[in-house]
Amino acid sequence: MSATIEDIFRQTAGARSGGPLYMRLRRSIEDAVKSGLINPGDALPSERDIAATAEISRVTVRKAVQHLVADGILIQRHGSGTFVAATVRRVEQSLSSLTSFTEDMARRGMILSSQWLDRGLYDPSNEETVILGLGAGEKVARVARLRVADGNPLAIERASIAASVLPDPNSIAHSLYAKLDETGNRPVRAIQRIAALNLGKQDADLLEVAPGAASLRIERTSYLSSGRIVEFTRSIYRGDAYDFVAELRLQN
Ligand code: 16G
Repeated sequence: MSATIEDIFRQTAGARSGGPLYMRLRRSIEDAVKSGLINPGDALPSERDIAATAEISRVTVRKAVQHLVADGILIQRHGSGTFVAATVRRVEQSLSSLTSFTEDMARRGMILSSQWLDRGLYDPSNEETVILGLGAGEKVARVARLRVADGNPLAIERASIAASVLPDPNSIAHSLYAKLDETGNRPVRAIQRIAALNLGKQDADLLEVAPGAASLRIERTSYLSSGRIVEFTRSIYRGDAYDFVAELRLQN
């Protein structure tokens, strides 16, 4: 009969050598993940159950789990427990065409879903007023989503659009660009700025990675053919999921 995760916990406690107990438990859990005994998405038994099976204190279990979360091997979801982190398929994203997230995922045959973080009309910040060239008293539509592909959260996107262009942000079904297209306001050109960012706890929790994990902060400013800025979006993309690819040519 093959070993179970409980057997692994028992053996961890039984072994009398190999460094501090929490380190041994950490190694055992890591080995159980690597060998496929527990798989991405599987729930880890509760801290209490692990402590009872391994006959060690809950403090020791907590310490081992905290290290594995920091390593990105486990993730903790508030209220539902600790899970083996999902390994995401890296995707290559071209930097030469102006596509939407929905189109990019559809092209790869990935199943897309979005979790709304915010959408509504607001009084604009000074930055939004200047960038979007808003008139006096004009509101801004804010659209913030967690973008999920094949069940894995890949990016957090926070878009600002003039209310005169997007008067009802609640009318977006799936795609912002499809909505803008309906009124002839789909952007035709964009400037994108990409920088490195270590994730804070809140964004890391949303993206289901460890706090401090590497990510890409992307700002997209998109233009209509008239030259007017139609969209200003700040996004945070998971660093372990994306390769941005640009083609370079010799200038002559
Ligand atoms: C892309 C854009 C984002 C745009 C979104 C529209 C980047 C970094 N960002 O994700 O600026 O708002 O597509 O996607 O590429 P949608 O039409 O699926 O809502």
